Amino acid sequence: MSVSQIAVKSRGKNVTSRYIDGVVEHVKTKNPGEPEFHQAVLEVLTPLVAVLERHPHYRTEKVLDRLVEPERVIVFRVPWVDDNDEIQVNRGYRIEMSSAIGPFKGGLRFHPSVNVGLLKFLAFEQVFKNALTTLPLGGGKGGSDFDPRDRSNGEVMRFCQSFMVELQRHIGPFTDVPAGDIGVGEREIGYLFGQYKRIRNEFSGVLTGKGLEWGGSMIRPEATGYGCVYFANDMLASRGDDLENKVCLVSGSGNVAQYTVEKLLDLGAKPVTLSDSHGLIYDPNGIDREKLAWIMELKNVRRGRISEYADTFRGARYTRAKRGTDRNPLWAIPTDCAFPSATQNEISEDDAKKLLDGGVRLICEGANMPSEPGAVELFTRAGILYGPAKAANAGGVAVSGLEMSQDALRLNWPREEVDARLKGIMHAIYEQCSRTADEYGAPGDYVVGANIAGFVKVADAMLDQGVV
Ligand code: NDP
Ligand code: 2IT
Repeated sequence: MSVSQIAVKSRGKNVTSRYIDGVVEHVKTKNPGEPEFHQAVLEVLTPLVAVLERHPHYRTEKVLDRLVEPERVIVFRVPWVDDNDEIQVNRGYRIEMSSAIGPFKGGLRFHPSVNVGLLKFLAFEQVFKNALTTLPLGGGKGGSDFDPRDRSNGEVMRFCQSFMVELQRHIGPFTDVPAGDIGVGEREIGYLFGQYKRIRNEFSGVLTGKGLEWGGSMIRPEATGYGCVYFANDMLASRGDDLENKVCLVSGSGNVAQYTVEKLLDLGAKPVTLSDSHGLIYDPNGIDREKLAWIMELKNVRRGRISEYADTFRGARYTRAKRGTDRNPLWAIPTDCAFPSATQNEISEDDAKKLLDGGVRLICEGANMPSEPGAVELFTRAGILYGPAKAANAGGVAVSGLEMSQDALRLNWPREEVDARLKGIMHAIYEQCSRTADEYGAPGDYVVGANIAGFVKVADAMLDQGVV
């Protein structure tokens, strides 16, 4: 869009809204074909009107223009040899978005859908999420279009080693500290860490999500799911409610989904669904601890499909994933609470309508940007409790920050201590979101609260450090 087109579109708006519109349009022009990045920028910047009006120096100092431009984008070739002696070539990335408040920090995603725009969205979100954790963490994200599913351990190891041959030039415990995300769990972190250590001859906290015996932290595997449920509990408490006996829909069946279910059970709720990219299971009797242990073995050891659940447990139903508007039938099941924990844009506007029709009272996002903009608008308008990803799923990166602290101190805190710190951090995030929403005249709107609170911390650090 040209400058004059932007001017026409913005006619009648005040200078702040015109500035934000201009930045958004500039991002679209400069980053064509990256719809998820455009969506994330729009979602973060839109609620900032109020704070920019109150503090115009953020506009005059062009803070938004600087924030939407990554500090560095690294793209590289990842060649490796598969089990059939065939040469494979993937593409690797690391987006170093902002180091305003600490070293770049964020996960690595291995999934065929990975591209530079998807990772820019995740890195952009990560900047504000990490600011909310109260810890000194900048924001970044990386990964590859490599698909670890259906690959042997040997293939995954050779891929990870080749990926790290290049990535190691750009990361370090004081520079950029990657972790896991979709397709990157403890196995992949192990292979990546081993190769980094070999090349650099250095045993350091360069990655988080490490194994407990070699520098990892207690509670890091559990942290995102547990933290998300702690956040949900804080939201419910604001209305004098709790999770006891609440029916809960959970999507996905990976790291975040599994530990969301575990903490829901601890707090007396009744999780009834899980899914993977092939379909969903609905168990009206509830997924109990025994069933969860079976799922963990299925997904983390045997690496099988969730459909097997319905063949194993009586009363459970399996539905294959569909395409089109009805692509995720999971959200049509009547429920009290929903914990989307699979991937971005998994809740469409249509799904949101079904959730509301089914009586949902709380949405708490374990996945990053799981709700499309139309869905977010419906949740907000309905006045239900809605915990946006950058607040609700910050427990994972928060415990990554605690892992960095333990690595630096060369000691391990016990499980109870890390869990107590996680709970404290999630409560602090909840308080920041709630207080900031009040301050800006939007009580109970955690989208406004999370975006403004995260932004202010990063923006002030940028202003303190000059034009860099
Ligand atoms: P995992 O790889 O452990 O699990 C991902 C799950 O989501 C799998 O069940 C997978 O199914 C499903 N899934 C992935 N992509 C799709 C898709 N395009 N359509 C349908 N289902 C899909 O990843 P995590 O649990 O770690 O991550 C889940 C979400 O949580 C992501 O959005 C991630 O960014 C976010 N997150 C993760 C954190 C962490 O610490 N791990 C921290 C904060 C957020 P299948 O196996 O069939 O592909
Ligand atoms: O999206 C996320 O916050 C993560 N994948 C975790 C990042 C981290 O550095 O622990």
